[in-house]
Amino acid sequence: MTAPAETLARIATLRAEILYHNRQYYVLDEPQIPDAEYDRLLRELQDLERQYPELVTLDSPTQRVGAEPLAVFSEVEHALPMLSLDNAFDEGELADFDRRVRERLRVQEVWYAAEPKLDGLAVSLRYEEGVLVRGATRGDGRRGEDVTAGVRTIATVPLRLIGEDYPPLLEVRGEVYMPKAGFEALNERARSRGEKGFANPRNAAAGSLRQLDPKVTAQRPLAVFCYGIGLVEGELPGTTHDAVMRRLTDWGLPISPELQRVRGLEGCLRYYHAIGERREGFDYEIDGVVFKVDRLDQQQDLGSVARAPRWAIAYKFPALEELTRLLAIDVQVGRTGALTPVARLEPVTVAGVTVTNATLHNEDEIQRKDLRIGDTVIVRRAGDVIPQVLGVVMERRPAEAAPFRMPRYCPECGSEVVRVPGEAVSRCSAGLFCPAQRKQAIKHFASRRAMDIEGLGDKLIEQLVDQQLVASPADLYWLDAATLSGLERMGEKSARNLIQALEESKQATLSRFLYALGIREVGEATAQALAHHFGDLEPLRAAAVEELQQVPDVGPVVAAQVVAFFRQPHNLQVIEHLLQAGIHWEVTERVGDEGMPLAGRTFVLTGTLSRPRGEIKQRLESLGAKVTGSVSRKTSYLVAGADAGSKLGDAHALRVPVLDEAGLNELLAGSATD
Ligand code: 9MJ
Repeated sequence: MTAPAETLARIATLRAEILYHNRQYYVLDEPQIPDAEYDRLLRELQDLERQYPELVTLDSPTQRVGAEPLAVFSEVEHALPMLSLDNAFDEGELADFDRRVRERLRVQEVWYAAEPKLDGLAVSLRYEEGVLVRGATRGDGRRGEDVTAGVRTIATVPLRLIGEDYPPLLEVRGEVYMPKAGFEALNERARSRGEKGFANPRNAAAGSLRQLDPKVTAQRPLAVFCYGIGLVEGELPGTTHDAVMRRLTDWGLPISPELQRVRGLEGCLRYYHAIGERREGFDYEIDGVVFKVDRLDQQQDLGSVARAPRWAIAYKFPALEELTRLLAIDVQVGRTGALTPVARLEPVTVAGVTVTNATLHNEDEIQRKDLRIGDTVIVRRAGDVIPQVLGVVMERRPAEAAPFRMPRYCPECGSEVVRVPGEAVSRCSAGLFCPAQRKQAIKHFASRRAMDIEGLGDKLIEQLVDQQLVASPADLYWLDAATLSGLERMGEKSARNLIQALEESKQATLSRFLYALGIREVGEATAQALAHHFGDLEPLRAAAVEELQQVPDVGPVVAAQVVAFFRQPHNLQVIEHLLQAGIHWEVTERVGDEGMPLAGRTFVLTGTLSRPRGEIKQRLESLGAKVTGSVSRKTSYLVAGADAGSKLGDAHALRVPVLDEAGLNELLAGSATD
């Protein structure tokens, strides 16, 4: 099917528009249209190309993804070798470089082109008649791997050069890298799937580009900065490195925005320190700066030795990774009770800072990395983030290296540690009691949707806990106005108001109270469901996992947390104190529970019965009833055997229904569930 002229025109327009917006977005960082509109253009082009496959060209913007996976990478011979760089590690070495350059050139002073040194993967991009035909890795400098399908997926790599005056053959060299944010996100996803992730952005970039399946590469946030040219047919696009680089941008090729000409050694040093200051602010990782003799004729005169040009040098920053020994693994308890293992390290200087601790995230992470106490580990410090342990140097593992186990009891308060199946985090189950969690627990308790204690703000809670006036939510109810008004920013009036607010909060509902306790996984909705189902605190406290799971929306995770919470004596004690303080709610009937027909009913047994009282009590409780010792208004039935005494009188006085044993049996028969 031949395409009508208007379709051909539309395809051309779409490609031009998409290319334009690609450049605006990726190269110039100035998007002109919303993403949705861009996607619409791309989809329209894709549809047309599907209709007319013969019109698909290698440089169509639709061709970034979609290539089939490769079995192996084929080898590519570089027309001009891809050189690497000599390194300088201090000012002296940089000064030596500058001196050698000047002596060879017999000049007093040299201008250099300076730019940050990206830590990624070097590639060569070959453009024929402006169309990207091949991408290759450096390999050994002479032969690399053909990664054309992969580089085509990189958004900032133009598939076709823009403008007209590019050379008919142009090989561009550059560094493929992964921006820090993309790297973090990629690793976060890997970790959530239980995978190890990449040790650093460099490995991530290399691992992503060297993927046989370009669809995988396409999903990785890769980018590229061009830093040089290889083989060029036709005229060189400039007489200095700086000018050539600027020409590349005219054709749509991205270069470092930090590229700058600097004068002599002094200019180099200034640049080095300025970039060093800003190192952590770049959204990509750099490991130094590169200085290149700017004039191309001078580069020519200087030539190359072995694998590196004489006209360029990389002045490296202090390394971000060092080796040290893992002395111990301690466990810290966070504000939400999460237990975080922390590596105690033999002090080591990483990029100018002494590192003695590093976070290890969680138990699984330690297992994945197979860290053992006594190991020699690779430590990395980048930016403001807490230092990380990247991995172990296995060859240096001592025989006595000991594996780590998460403690079974909280190191802060000794309560049970719970790790919910399917979750990576272990937590202290104490909640209200654990000092590490105390302030957080009290803030939650007082919050508007919980007990709603007006005037009890975060700052005040912090003061109360710090001054040891309050250790649990229950202690709040024993505060007096005199103590309160002695606190910072508390006048007499606000103290009185707070006492009043505390008083008012005692009139609670069961669901608010449950929510306020801060049981893990029990949010407002779950608290309401539990309150509705159980009607009162006591049956909930006594409920087993199986019963809890009968409550709508309560699954094994929530049920396990509820049971663990009520198993902690500290929690029960705090609850007891809260109730003593006068917190109360209206008890409702237990519902939604076919197995408990007598739920919410209270029985009192008296007189001589034909069976032992204990047996009857057990039977009643198995049906959900409560059995108490004395008759009150709340008693549902008095069961009276022979010779019943004063309780019978009480029942009559309070109009509590009285059952004899036959009546009881009838009731039990009607309620029988077995
Ligand atoms: C990097 N990695 O950023 C060179 N590089 O030049 C820069 N690498 C290089 N230049 C010649 N900016 C060989 C390697």
